[in-house]
Amino acid sequence: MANLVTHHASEDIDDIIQTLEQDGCLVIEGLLDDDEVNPLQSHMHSTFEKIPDCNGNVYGHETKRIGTLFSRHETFQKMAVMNPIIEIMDHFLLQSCNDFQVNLTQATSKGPAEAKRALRQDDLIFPFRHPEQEVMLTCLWAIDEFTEDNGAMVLVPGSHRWERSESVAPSYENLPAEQTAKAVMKKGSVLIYLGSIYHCDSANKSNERRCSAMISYSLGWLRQAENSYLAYSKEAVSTMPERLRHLLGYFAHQPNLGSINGIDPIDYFLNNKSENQLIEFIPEMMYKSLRNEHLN
Ligand SMILES: O=C(O)CCC(=O)C(=O)O
Repeated sequence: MANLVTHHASEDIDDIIQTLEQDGCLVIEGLLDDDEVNPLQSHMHSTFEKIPDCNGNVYGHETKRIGTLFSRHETFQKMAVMNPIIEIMDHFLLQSCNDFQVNLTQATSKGPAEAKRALRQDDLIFPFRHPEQEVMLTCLWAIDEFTEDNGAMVLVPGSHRWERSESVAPSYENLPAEQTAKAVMKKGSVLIYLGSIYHCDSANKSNERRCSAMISYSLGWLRQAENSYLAYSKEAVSTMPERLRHLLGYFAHQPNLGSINGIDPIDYFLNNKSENQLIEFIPEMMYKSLRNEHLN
């Protein structure tokens, strides 16, 4: 099996980023301590008791899923904004946008007998020819321990450096075992992988359900997988920390994406501002190309 590097949260951010550049995936442990993860674990297990299994080859047939995590437990709010997560997103996503956002929040409870699933790249949810830069990254938090047997994710470290192919994805069965790694990790750890990394779910061969929480991030000018403007009420958004509101997408991305009457969306939504003098905020670089077009 390939090596999936595990860093501790206390390690230097440059070393963590270097591993992600090299391998495209890693585990960070020590981000949540037992006092934080244990209440979250019991809350999610009881939440899932009322949720039906999904039905689909991608979602699974013995797996339960729920979204809107930031209104389900306050620890999810903390997880979304903590370092080194944000520093990692800064590094990978700010290469291609001015602001990034949360793409999806989804907790999963994988039941015994859930089958393994096909190898895939998460960033294919965005249907365009993919650039060299990453457009999304996923954080998969272990709410329960991920073991060899309970359906831990399988990744192909380094596959983000493979040439992108328009044809079908490689099949897991055809990959040599030494190219794949299983994300075995303690509860409270997080697996982080780039959107271009090939990965798949292994089968849950244990007798117990296993819970995880996914928080993924994407470029600020892309459509979000979870519609966060509808997911949370005005009251819920008003009590959220400013950084989290921003991550939900309450910002105008340069030059003017997502603005309303020239107003920042959070002022429109929470502060009852509805009209404004439209102040241009097109970046200097764009002015130059517009001017050049005019002169030619
Ligand atoms: O293994 C997990 O807990 C979640 C992974 C998953 O379901 C997914 O990638 O969609």
